[in-house]
Amino acid sequence: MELNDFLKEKGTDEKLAQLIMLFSEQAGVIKEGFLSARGAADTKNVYGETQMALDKWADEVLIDALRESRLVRWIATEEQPDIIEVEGAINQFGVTIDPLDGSSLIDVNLAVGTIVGLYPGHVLEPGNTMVGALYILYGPLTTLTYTTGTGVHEFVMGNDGRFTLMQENLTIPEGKIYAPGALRKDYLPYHKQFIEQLESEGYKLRFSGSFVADVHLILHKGGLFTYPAFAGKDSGKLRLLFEGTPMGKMVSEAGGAISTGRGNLLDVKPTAVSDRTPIYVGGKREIALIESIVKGSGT
Ligand code: P6P
Repeated sequence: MELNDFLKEKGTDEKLAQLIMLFSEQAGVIKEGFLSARGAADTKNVYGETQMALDKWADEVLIDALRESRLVRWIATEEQPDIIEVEGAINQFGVTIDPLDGSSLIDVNLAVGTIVGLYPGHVLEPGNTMVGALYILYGPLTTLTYTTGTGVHEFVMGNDGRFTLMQENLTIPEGKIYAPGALRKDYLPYHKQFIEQLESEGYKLRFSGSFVADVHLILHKGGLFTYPAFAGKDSGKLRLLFEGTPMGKMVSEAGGAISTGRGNLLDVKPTAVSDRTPIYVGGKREIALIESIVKGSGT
């Protein structure tokens, strides 16, 4: 079944369905850039990170499409310093976008992706207010995974650029995989204890450097992804709005959970689009373990 028909069959809000379709239609456009716009641009984003030419390409493609559609009022992206308000918006939706997460891996042909958070209004609200989330993963296959609160569903792009259903009502299984970001030498004591606990239980390490690809793996195989707070960085590295809340919404809807280590990340109210956050995302067992270790550590 094609994405558009599936959205209708699920009784998805029509405006939300139109928005999801709009993102699906950009996948092919963004992929076309992979062959031409590789390598680093001569600019940095607001986080001081070198922007890859493709980051900027994907950002422009998505912002232009959203502006032209007028389907959203607020646009925040990892590549833009400020929130964009769309003139003449016909809906009140807000979107948070990491246009090309893991983009530095394109030149070594690893999977990267577009991450999108869908909000009913302005985006500086907790993730638990979201009306949905989606991500497009550019790997051996190009897939689109979305949720609007009634299950997590995965589609695969055909040669014609259209997405057809691959898996309905995806749920996170139990699995012994962990994807540990940050340097071991910088681990804080509670995090070191957590990682050593997983390793003592035989968890296998899988870490590609692409958050969206690594969380996709955890979503399908079980286990946990973490990019924690670490020495000198109490908020860790990853972005609350562009990585944490969208993928946290997705994994939570699939029966998993996401935490800052101290509590549900989806309860956190952002202070700015540039907020960073420690992230633990995956199976409920692993999330309960880190939260109990943090609680017991008194930090
Ligand atoms: P490190 C990619 O730059 C990213 O934002 C995430 O996709 C990924 O999980 C993380 O950074 C990798 O960070 O410090 O291991 O290079």
